[in-house]
Amino acid sequence: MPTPSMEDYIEQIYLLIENKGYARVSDIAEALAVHPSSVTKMVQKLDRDSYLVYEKYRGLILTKKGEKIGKRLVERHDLLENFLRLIGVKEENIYEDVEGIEHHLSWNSIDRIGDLVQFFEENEERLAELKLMQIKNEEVIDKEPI
Ligand SMILES: [Mn+2]
Repeated sequence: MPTPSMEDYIEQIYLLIENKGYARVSDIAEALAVHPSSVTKMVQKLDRDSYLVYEKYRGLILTKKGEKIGKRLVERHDLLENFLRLIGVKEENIYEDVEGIEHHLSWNSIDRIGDLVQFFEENEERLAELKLMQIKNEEVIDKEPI
């Protein structure tokens, strides 16, 4: 299993290849806000663990294993964004919060959150009830003396 840091790299590499067709060390460094030398080190480790193949002057490609995991990691990130958005988390908090939690949930929890998102998407009246309850809760908080 990849560590949280390895997951971040595989996820970003997968996204870069999907969006641009390739992933350069400099692009990965920028996306993760880290030094290019850290990227080179990690890319070499990911190569050793057969998530990708890295050749200094030819760039890198994900292996079947790397691609499969990359796809799952990107889907997990998207699911968690959808989940937080659905339950009413403010847009400004969503990305950072997902980055903070995505590596720390079991796939079991991810799947059950997926069910919950599906449940609310298929039952809009339940979602409306949740929103109504949230409005009431916010009103209670506003009225509470500090
Ligand atoms: Mn992410």
